[in-house]
Amino acid sequence: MTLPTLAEIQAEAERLGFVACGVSSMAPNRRADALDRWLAAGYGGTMRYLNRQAKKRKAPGNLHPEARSAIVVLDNYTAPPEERAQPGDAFRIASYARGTDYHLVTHARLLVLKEWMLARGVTFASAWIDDGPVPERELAERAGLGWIGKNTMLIHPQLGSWTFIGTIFTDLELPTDAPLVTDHCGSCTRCLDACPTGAFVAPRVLDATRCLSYVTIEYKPDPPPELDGKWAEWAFGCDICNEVCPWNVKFAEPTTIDEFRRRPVPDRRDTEAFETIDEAEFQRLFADTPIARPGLDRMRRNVRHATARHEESDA
Ligand code: B12
Ligand code: SF4
Ligand code: SF4
Repeated sequence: MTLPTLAEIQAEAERLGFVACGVSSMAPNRRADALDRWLAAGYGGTMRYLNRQAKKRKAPGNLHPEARSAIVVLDNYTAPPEERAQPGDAFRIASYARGTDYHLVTHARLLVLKEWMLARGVTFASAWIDDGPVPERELAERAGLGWIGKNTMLIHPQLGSWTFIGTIFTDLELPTDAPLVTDHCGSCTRCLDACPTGAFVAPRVLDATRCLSYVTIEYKPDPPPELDGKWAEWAFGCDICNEVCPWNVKFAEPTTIDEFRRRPVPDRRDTEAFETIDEAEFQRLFADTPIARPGLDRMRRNVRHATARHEESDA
């Protein structure tokens, strides 16, 4: 059996709806020191799994010693204008969470790509998306799919940064792409200036403990009081440092993946949207969405914080 070529893999990835596909080598992470410094500074907060995974993140070869290449794909979730925040919204949900969870949607199509490769004689293929010790942005940059912007996002020069990153490690020897080395951020600082909580310690260094995405999704205790009044209506995740980026404003095109389309629930105009449902209803409505991760109690908490400014200014 003739093994698939890179061009054939890229054609299959495109057929499956991925908007970009490149190949990274298995060389150690060029930014291992930056990861160590970030963890030592405590910027990962309670996400202790990042410390446990550090060894593999720093050297992806440790994850799959049999792998020779990492195929990296981008999945576009850009919202069309009618699916973005609307006048009258009381709280906001990050764009990536407006439909079905990408851990299901993107992963399912990654598995199809993996099975397609195995059916063509590839002997090892392992698919990952945000569910393991994979330095995804680093690998995507090395695969020529973009540069890491000052907001720490992987930004594709023709697609912007509203993308998920998926990886298939394989024992196929594939020609690796040249990393995108140009820093297209130039003198721009829009993301750093727009962050409502001042979470960027420096360009490309995010103190996650100050990031609304972390506080609303990952952080279980009571939110830090120093962030009071800075939630900027975000009840789940935060999109500000992506929304202001000129590469998204100019180039991002709405997704063609139906599962990412915005659902009518929760009603973002209704500050009681999570107060009036019970756990069973929450599961029925959100079990297959990213909102399931914090759960009902924390979504109630988040909406209270996100809307607190409204209530204060209404008083
Ligand atoms: C932990 C995590 C978070 C944390 C911490 C984010 C962060 N910036 O570190 C929190 C909860 C805050 C978060 C938020 C979000 N996340 Co998140 N997250 C992750 C996760 C699981 C690990 C990231 C990580 O290791 N962070 C630690 C830092 C140190 O590592 P890093 O971000 O990879 O940074 C590398 C480079 O920045 C580089 N670097 C460091 N310094 C320097 C200096 C220079 C000069 C250069 C060039 C590079 C460089 O070295 C680092 C180590 O390799 C990844 C999935 C994964 N497995 O990688 C998703 C991931 C990064 N998240 C993603 C998304 C979509 C988001 C949100 C947009 C969701 C939202 N709307 O709320 C926000 C964006 C906030 C932001 N600006 O980052 C996507 C990003 C896709 C993309 N196109 O970039 C990922 C890749 C998941 C996926 N598979 O699609 N996230
Ligand atoms: S996601 Fe929001 S809070 Fe987090 S760094 Fe970006 S702008 Fe700041
Ligand atoms: S907003 Fe400007 S500085 Fe920030 S990531 Fe985009 S181009 Fe880079």
